[in-house]
Amino acid sequence: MTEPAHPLATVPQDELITRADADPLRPRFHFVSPAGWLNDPNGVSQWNGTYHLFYQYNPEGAFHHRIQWGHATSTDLVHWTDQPVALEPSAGPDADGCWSGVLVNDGGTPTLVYSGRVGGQELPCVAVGSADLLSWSKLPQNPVIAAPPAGVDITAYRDHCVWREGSKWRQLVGSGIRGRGGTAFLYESEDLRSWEYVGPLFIGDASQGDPADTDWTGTMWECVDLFRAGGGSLGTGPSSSDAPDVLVFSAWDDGDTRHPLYWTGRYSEDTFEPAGLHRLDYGGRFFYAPQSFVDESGRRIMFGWLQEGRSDAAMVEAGWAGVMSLPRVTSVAEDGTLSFAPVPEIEKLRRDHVVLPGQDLAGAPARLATGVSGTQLDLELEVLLEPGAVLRLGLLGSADGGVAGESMEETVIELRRPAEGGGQGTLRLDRTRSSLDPTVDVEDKSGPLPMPDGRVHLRVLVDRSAVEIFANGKPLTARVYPTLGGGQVSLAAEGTVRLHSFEAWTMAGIFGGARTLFP
Ligand code: DQQ
Repeated sequence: MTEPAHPLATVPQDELITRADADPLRPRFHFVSPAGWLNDPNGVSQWNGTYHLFYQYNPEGAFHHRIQWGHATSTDLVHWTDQPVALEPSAGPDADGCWSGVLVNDGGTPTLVYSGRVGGQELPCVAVGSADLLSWSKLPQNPVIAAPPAGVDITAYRDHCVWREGSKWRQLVGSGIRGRGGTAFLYESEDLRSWEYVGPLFIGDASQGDPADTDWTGTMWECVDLFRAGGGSLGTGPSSSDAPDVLVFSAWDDGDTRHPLYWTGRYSEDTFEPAGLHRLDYGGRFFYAPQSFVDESGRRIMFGWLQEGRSDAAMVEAGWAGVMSLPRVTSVAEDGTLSFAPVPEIEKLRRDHVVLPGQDLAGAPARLATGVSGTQLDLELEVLLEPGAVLRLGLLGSADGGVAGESMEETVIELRRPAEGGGQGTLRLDRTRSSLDPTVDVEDKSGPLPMPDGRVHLRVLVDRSAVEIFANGKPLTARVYPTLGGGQVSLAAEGTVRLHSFEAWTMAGIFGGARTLFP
């Protein structure tokens, strides 16, 4: 039986790829789906040397509906090859969608644990894969957990974190308890098929803080991801480095995808004792539903979904929506929080190296043209801000100049050190002039930035509408939609900023040949 076309499927399927490829705002060195809709990373893993990236996919058009698992593979975390869709809805518990989940190695058998959706409810399902991870069979006994825990009034129930502990499997399912807060329910199993409910691992408190706050924990936790930071396995006692356990979740509230957060603390037996709550990415919803894995070289690598900041109608018209972040190496900073950097493999895309001489930006003209320009760039700066100083790095500036030589469109990264000095400043992304399109999201994004003695290592990856910023390991990710197509990079300072180094590269694209919706 063929599904009736969705009302938003207004762009003919055979036009989606052409439209998507023609969009100047579509990233060229980030992973994007061939066309149509992409959201969460799923089943991120390395299997016999090959990296696997599954993702929430709707090839019918750029809207979230009847979600399948798209699949791409890579040998270098940079270039990706489209593979056949791994999971698609079929009659039964996932008739309305194969929602987010993970991949585990069950004694050599690749196994997916995901949320099957039917009739507005999600329940845990399992599929086993062929040795090459290209074909998947759903278990006939799906769903493997028949219902959420009895007697608990939940807000929602989906997404999975599954790990091996001793001779058993353990699983978390993201959820929320009405009137209390987000939670993750803990289960245990011998065989991934039959699960025993243990209890809530830990329950958040949605009454804490203002729901408008960037660290409000929400009424439901999506995409929970529990791991021991800095290496070591969960549940085997503190690692030698005493690195924290980390519970990552995406705070959700009544259909609203808010932002990714994480608790540091200690997972022991059946509970998680929190020590601190932290924002995972200062871009909030623009780095949503992250999922991580440990690769064969021992690195913890995280992917996230860069949501769109344009209207639903604009997405549908564009023929594509959603960007996968660059893979990020996740480590533990000296203060016990997480620190992020793009995997070094990305550097192989660097071309056309430009170096600016080290200089003091004190008394520099209000703006300093760098001579660097491009819409696909990798920028790396080492700077020192004296107390009270501000550095502004302008990106994607239009060339045609406006008042006082300023670009009419420009996206500005701001580093600020307070007048009293100290080691704590602010990282901000000012998108107020990023686009002449009045319909796109230009909300301010910012967060605290540790800057010992005013020193900041700033790395910026610009890929058309995707911007990923890493300042002293703190990430800020967002989307921008310039209309004038400029790529000017400028520098401006207030107070004294010492520019120790400034390097820039243009970045090559990763997709060569034609892609198809169903490889
Ligand atoms: N997206 C998925 C859910 C998850 C949400 C559905 C997070 O499984 O909770 O596509 O973006």
